[in-house]
Amino acid sequence: NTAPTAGTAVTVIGLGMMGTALADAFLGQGHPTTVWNRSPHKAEQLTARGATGAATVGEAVSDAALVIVCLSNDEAVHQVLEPETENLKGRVLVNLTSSTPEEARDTAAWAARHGIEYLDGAIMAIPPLVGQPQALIFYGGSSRAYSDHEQTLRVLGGATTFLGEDTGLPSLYDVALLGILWATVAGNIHALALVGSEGVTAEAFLPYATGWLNHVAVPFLPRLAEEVDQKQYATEISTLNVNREAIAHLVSASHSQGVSPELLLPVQALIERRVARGHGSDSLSSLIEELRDPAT
Ligand code: FVH
Repeated sequence: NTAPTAGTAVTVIGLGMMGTALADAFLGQGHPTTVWNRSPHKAEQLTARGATGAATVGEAVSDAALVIVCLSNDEAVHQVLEPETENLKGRVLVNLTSSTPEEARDTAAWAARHGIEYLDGAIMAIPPLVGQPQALIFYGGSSRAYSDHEQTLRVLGGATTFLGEDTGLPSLYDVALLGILWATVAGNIHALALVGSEGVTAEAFLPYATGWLNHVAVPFLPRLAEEVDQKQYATEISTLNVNREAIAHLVSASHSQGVSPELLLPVQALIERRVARGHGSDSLSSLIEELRDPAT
């Protein structure tokens, strides 16, 4: 039930690395694309490819069915769009700027006050992946706007996903997934420092690192999800007591290999706290209770 996209005119506000990739994807699929950027020179490459360069934000949004904004942060979005509420009235605004859930909900309320149909989005891809089938983009907000423009939005990423009318959810999923990214990178960097202390190259270790994630960490996630959702932390596999010993061993091995254990210490502290509170027989998943209730 999505509207045909061939003629959907889009405007992209913000031509940083990501905004340029977004505009480029629309142009590549034949959408009439208008662009605006605070520093006008960033529009040159796109206008050479057929985009219409606008001199002002008002001009950029005046003919668009769909206005995409992708700037550095929430503050910039409001600086740029606040003066344009009259021009944006009745249009669909899609905000792909990274924000917090609270900022996204505040922007949605601001849009509603001004009669602007609003979708908040979170791009889980780097610029070169924009437009590719695997590019994941979360959306939340007006379901009518999403169903009207789903096909056009799919130009930006094949794995486009609508999370419902709550505009805070895309940002929430975004930051949650980024946490996984950084924790994974941190674990890998620590591992590379350890094996590197004996001259093992990152390349030589790579198959074991990826194999470990695919065959151990990833299959563990469904079990973790079940335990967390049911708040049932009994385990027949690996208790916090066992993991307490294991991480102490890893920290000690790091010291003796001349590698800083600093990336692991917060996890070790969390395990120690949970065990000290009498939960040593629980599964690792029970650490979530320490995060949910950090003050007690
Ligand atoms: N690049 C990436 O890998 C990530 C992937 C996931 C999501 N993000 C988010 O996308 C937003 C934009 O990121 P970006 O990579 O395009 O960032 P920059 O290349 O630094 O471009 C920033 C643009 O914002 C404009 N801008 C900043 N402040 C203002 C302002 N006060 N008024 C008007 N425009 C402003 C800036 O303009 P200029 O400096 O070129 O004049 C750029 O167009 C971001 O939320 C990421 O988290 C990207």
